[in-house]
Amino acid sequence: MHQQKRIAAIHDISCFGKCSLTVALPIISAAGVEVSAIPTAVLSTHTGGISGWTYRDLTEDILPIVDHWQSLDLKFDAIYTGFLGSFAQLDIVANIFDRLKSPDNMIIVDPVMADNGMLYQLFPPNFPAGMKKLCTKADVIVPNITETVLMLEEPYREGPYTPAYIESLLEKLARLGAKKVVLTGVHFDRHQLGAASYDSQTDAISYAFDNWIEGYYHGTGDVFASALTAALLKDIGLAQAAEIAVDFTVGSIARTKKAGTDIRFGVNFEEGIPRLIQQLGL
Ligand code: PXL
Repeated sequence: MHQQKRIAAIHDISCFGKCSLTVALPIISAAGVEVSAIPTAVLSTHTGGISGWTYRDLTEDILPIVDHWQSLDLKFDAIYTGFLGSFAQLDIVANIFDRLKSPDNMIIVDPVMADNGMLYQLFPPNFPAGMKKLCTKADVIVPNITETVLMLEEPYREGPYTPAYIESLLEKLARLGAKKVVLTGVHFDRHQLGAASYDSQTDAISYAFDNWIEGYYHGTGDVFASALTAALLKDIGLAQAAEIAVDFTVGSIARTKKAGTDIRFGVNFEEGIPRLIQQLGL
């Protein structure tokens, strides 16, 4: 009997400006996986390059949601976390992992907190240390280079990078505890951009690159991590899952660039969903 997979996605809802839950839900649902959502905060828009946003912190609501789910004996094939709304949520989410973890489910942490060498303004300086602790409980982590160096307490370097530097970061990240690491924002020149993956169980490192499209398109980290999560839930191996996620993300950026959309408003991932479904073998 076919058993549909179910995932719990723990991210904010930015009501406008596609990122977090508004991209995780459609992308993972498109893969045929059921998505249950725990919103960590509700914002009028995301906070990247837009001012005047509203912010409702939902820290108090998270554990009662999980208490209710547990009373219904709900089980999850994966728990996927992204943007958390407060420092207190780091411990709350760690508690949720302890409660919902089973020997055969997967915890995926995208430690959303920083980019381009900077911690997002919303977070206190001790947030990376707290996020590092949360990453120790994950099976898969999906940081960008800024998030990585903040967690490793290393200085941020501008690219292009060398394979030796990227591979040293992958190894240090794996030592935090996750068996699989996917590092985004990797580039060895100014022409190609992509992700590096490391599976510590097989000791395999792989790279997935595509053409670099200039511009800081908002929400692409969430689009990438959501497509990666969808592929992993379809039992696609880590290296191929990263390739599919890079292809989907770069396609979304290319459509957005062609349309001339404001880069703060998110990328057109929707029109890439039919191709994604094909690549997922559905
Ligand atoms: O895409 C990351 C993200 C998610 N949620 C909110 C954000 C950001 C990045 O700025 O502000 C609210």
